[in-house]
Amino acid sequence: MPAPDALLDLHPEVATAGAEGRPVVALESTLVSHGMPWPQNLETARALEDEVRARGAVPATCAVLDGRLCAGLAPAQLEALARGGPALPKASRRDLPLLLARGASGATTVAATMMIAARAGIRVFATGGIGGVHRGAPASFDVSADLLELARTPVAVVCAGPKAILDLGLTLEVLETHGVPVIGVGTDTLPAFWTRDSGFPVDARLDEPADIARAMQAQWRLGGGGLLVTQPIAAEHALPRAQVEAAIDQALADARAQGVGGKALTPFLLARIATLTGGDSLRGNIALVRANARLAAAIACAWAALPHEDTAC
Ligand code: PSU
Ligand code: MN
Repeated sequence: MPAPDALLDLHPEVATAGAEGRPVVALESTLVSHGMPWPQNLETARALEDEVRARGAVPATCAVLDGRLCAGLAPAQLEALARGGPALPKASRRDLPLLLARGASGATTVAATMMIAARAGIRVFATGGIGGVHRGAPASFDVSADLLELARTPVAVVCAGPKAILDLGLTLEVLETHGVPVIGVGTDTLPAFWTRDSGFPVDARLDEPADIARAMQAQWRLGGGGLLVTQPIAAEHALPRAQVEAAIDQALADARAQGVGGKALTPFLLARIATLTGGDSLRGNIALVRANARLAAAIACAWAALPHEDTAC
């Protein structure tokens, strides 16, 4: 574990697990506040923690609360995040200094959660889908800070691929540029969030958590940043590709018509797609993120079981 950190509040259970070298999994909070509606968001946030515990790891949901970086939340804090919903600031890397300086609270994106996890000594993090290069980015320049965080911060992010609202080909190009290995679990191709296969190859297929843990160790011994571990949504929860693409096209057109952009775009698209699919996309999202929490716990257990010859890795 790193030295005590003046900016960070570690939940006691997370601190003890870290000090004893036991497995810990970081979870994000924008998914809870902005990614899902009440009350499914609270149910899902609790279910993710339960999935991690059931597989022998300690969950650490991350957020900014009253100007403090937090890794691991009390039940009342988790509920407040879920109830706050989109009224809370969505906090990515650039937002953290401003929230800290004001003593304010925010729900952390993949990027900001990676920052907190790394400070807390947590190496494995589960989410639904990362942000990436938006469609139309060559004109809008909308490239998620999640990708640049993966470039620099040594955490393995377990997801169901970049969200399908994005340009997946360009997202893979940026990940390659920044040296982020993209691993498939049970797949040779990149999953596309609500569907199992984007058609783009992953860099390696590693089905065993121990093999993923060894890739993490090698990445960090090389001085590298993050790794992206992708797992397809289970077949019984996957949506038909045509339904997903039609809903995405409609949601993107609605965003353009209403002038929605910047940090509001991803939450707008997810909510609009949930409406357009009659809730199917939300049910799929919940199923895939729960599966990712289970996989992340297995990877965290494999990571904890590896011989760590030096303190860094
Ligand atoms: N995954 C989900 N739902 C979400 C998100 C991810 O299943 O709501 C959030 C994550 O917090 C991710 C953010 O970091 O969307 C990306 O937002 P942007 O494109 O503005 O960087
Ligand atoms: Mn953006």
